[in-house]
Amino acid sequence: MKKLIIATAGSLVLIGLGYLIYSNLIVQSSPCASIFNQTTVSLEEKIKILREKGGALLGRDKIEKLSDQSDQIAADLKTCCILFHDNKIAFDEFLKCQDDFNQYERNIDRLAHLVGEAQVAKQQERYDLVNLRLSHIERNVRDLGVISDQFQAQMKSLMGRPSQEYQKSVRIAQKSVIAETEPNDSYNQGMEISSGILQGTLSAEDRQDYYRFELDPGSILNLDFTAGDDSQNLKIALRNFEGNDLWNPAETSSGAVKSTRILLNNLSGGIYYAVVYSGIGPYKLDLFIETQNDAGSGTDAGDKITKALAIEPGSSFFGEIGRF
Ligand SMILES: [Ca+2]
Ligand SMILES: [Ca+2]
Repeated sequence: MKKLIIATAGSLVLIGLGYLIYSNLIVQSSPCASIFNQTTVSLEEKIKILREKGGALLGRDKIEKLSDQSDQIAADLKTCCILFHDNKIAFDEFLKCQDDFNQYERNIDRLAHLVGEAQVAKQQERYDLVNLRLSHIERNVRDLGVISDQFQAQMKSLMGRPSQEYQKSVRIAQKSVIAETEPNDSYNQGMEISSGILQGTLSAEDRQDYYRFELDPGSILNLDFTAGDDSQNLKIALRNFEGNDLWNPAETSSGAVKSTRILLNNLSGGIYYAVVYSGIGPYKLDLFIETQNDAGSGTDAGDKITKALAIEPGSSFFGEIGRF
């Protein structure tokens, strides 16, 4: 399926390039290599025309710089394609790469057109017009530089962050199973927890279990609460430091799961509580904290929970709240 999407998207690029007749078989066998070969050939062709038509106008240095730049952007597009093919970036991100590439190509075409116009004006000895065209050419070359820089910065950020697959493996690696520690019957007694699976129980004598954890600004909290098979009417709530409910689903029946995902903005963060406060029987709390600002590390989430309690007075603990 993914190959087909790349092939289809690749075909669109190729249509943009004017390569309407193209072997579908080749595209499907190695889509990224095919896109790379075709975009490289197409850009080289355009640079060659520029060199022949506008070498004198643009100067050799500028032509060589453009040549290097277009090699780079074709290579970046191939990398983007491979990242998508390997499930490391989303389809939207792959499309964005293609849009940027197409924009670059259109600007190269425009540059060739402007160079041609400048040559004509020169032959006609209309020097005012030559100067006007040259200023347009200058601007166009600058635009190409900007597009190329943006593309490279985008690639850098796509390659720098942990891939979806990598995040999954981190998630699995962090799943240690621990048991609750009593007493944990109030905010003050709240058991400190971090990413992982926790097992606890409410009974006739033990009516409440409090858990405490710390979230960094910009992090994402994923919480799954699973009621044991012989549990009854268990209730869980997620509360902020001030004790306000951020999430409070209906009673969880035996064997059922309640899930939430909370995205904190860059100003939120601090101490939060998961509280199991009603019902009876065993349960499982599966907490996974993603550090979305920690691109590249991905493994920091668990460790940071154990850091000393550090809250600035007056800071807000509200975040954007979202559910699956
Ligand atoms: Ca308990
Ligand atoms: Ca308890």
